[in-house]
Amino acid sequence: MPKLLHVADVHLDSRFDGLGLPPDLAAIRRAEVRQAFTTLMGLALEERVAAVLIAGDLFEHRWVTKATINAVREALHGLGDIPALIAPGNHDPLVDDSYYLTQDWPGNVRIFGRAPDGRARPGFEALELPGLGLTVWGYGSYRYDSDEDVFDGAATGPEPARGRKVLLFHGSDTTTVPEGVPLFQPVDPRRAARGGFSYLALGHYHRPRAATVDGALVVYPGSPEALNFGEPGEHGAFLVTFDADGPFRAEFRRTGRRRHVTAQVDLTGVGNDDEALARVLAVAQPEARAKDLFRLTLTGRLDPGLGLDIGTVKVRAAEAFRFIEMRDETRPDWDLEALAQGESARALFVREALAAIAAEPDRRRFWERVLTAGLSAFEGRAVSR
Ligand SMILES: [Mn+2]
Repeated sequence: MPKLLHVADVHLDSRFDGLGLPPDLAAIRRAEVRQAFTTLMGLALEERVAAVLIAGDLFEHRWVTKATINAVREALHGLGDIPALIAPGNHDPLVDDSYYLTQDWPGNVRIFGRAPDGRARPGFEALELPGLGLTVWGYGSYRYDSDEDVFDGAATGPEPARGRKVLLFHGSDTTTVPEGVPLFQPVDPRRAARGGFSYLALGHYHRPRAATVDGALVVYPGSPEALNFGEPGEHGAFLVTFDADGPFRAEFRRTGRRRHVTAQVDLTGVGNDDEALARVLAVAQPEARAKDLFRLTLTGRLDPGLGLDIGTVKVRAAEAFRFIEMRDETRPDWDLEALAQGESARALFVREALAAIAAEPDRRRFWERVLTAGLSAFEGRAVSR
């Protein structure tokens, strides 16, 4: 049965901004992203796919190096006579100095939106894959931002001579927009299905997803390597099989090496920092701690009389994880109602602090630290930071 390999959102040479990765780890992650792409091209050869579809954001135009582009061209050249069809996205749009336009690409590569004269020419193009009964309608983005409904024309445009229609496109499925993902070139899969498309090879959403909408297979492969904590779980690409009449079927293939894990750790009831550390370590097995990236929030109520230093817990945990980010949201387990009773200086202080929290709920964390520091001082104890 013929197969296609559907890849998207590789984001080669991403800076991994906003993650707070140390530069050495960011460099390692960039190398792993390059490796993921090479692995996928190897998979295409192994599986003898009929074509490779790359649905945008192959690289980050703002950061990508010539060396990386050369490696990509070589990997695509290595596909031999397997066609590689590329629909540029919003991170690798067809701007004037795009490598898609300024470089020569191997003969098996088709970049949608690049005219034969090497310039960008916006608009859908239909490419028939001979012998497969498929016509791929592709579109190359040429802007970093666009909420333009560019798809409409293809859904209603002239029919290809024969075969089934595949849409290769970088844009937002308007029926399932993930939180925090900017809307880009919206496409309604139901309208695409009505327009005769039986497989929507999309890119833009970074978590893998394959669904059937009104009889059409709608696939986002996601990023082959997770790029941030908004991309938990497994990452890879899809092999899509089809025959003359049957439906398109998507099979996920994992390439992601490191997962991004977000978790909460409740420290309620711990008696010392060894116990707190044990709870943090219990989040994952040692192999996962040495490899994956973790973002933990420490929660729960701590006995303020313990003098437990969360800073020490953080430092010790950092030794046990390749990358860990920890946010302390634990709260001291003071009996504030009792402490606020009476006319002592301490009771007055507690009432003032509680009033401040009520007046400034946004600054609760600050006022709770004030409370802890003040109450510790009333008890003559050192205050941990
Ligand atoms: Mn992307």
